Amino acid sequence: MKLKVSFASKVFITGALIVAPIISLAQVAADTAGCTTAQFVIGTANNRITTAGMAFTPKCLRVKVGATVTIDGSARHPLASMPDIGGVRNPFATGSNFITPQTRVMKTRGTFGYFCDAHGNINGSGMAGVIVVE
Ligand SMILES: [Cu+2]
Repeated sequence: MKLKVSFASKVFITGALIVAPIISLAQVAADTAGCTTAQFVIGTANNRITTAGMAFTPKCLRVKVGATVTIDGSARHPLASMPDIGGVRNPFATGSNFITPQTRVMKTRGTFGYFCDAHGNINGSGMAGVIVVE
């Protein structure tokens, strides 16, 4: 006897396989601003994260150790950092709520979250972003 699996079931099963890891990733990734693997932009040696409307662009950035990153903090979008992860110091942590663009050399591997103090949250919702240094 041949087992028949309907098209709808196949779509449901495939969808569940794709969606479930994304949901679990979002749940454990408060510090990563909800960035999924596919959303990450691969950076260069020098990177600039700008504010466009109520969002940082690119929101999800992946760079190599030694890359330079500038985030456009401003009076309209005060830049604040998320807590350190795994004891690795967030390069944007010192004196948070920057109202001028901040440039850092990313010297250590890690995941470094940041957010706009006016339109985002420390938990990564709203106007927030993350830099993964690898
Ligand atoms: Cu803002």
